[in-house]
Amino acid sequence: MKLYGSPGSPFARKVRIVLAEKNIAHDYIVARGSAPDSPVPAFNPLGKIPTLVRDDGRALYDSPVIVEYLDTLGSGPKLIPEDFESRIEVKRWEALGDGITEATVNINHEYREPADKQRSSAWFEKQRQKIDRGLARMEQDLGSGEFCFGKRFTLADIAAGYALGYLDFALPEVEWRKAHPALAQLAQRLAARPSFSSTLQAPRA
Ligand SMILES: N[C@@H](CCC(=O)N[C@@H](CS)C(=O)NCC(=O)O)C(=O)O
Repeated sequence: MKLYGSPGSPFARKVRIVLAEKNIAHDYIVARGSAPDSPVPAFNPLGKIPTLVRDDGRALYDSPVIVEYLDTLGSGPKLIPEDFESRIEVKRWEALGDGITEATVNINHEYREPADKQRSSAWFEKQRQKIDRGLARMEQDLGSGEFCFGKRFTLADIAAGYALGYLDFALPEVEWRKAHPALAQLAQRLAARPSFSSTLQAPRA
């Protein structure tokens, strides 16, 4: 199978962490969805990364769908529990991580616009609120636990970890650790996992 992604894409990193956790052999092809000569729209009409192309040529997107597919393959332990209530709770963590990341991406993109073309401070504030409320929710739900959900590593931990990693990468001025000590410890534990350390976000080329 082939994964189309880029070192700057947090959603691609999330999928790469899953591929590493599940020990799944694949080709990683660096591409941007929206570049004029991008190969991605031939597989994903939305022109977004990550896009996964299966061995039979069928393509999968977006990251939650790819992750769910990958969890049925490979040798690593299941990342999404099978029991319905547990599964939905882990998927909620995933939605929270994705939402925090989306707001972070939005702010980061907007910062790259010329100052006179940037959106209003009310727009920035709205994105920041999504991040702040999302982090508060994660901190509360993690509590004193070692893992985000249950007693073992799951997609919930990947969701929290990649969102926090991207926040550090894209908006280092957001000092979230002091107000969220449980998340700070979680991020430290996750950073030590090979799946996280081998996929660290790289600056955009
Ligand atoms: N919800 C999607 C988000 C994917 C996404 O927004 N990818 C960005 C890169 S981080 C992209 O390809 N943007 C190009 C575009 O929107 O044209 C997922 O989880 O896969």
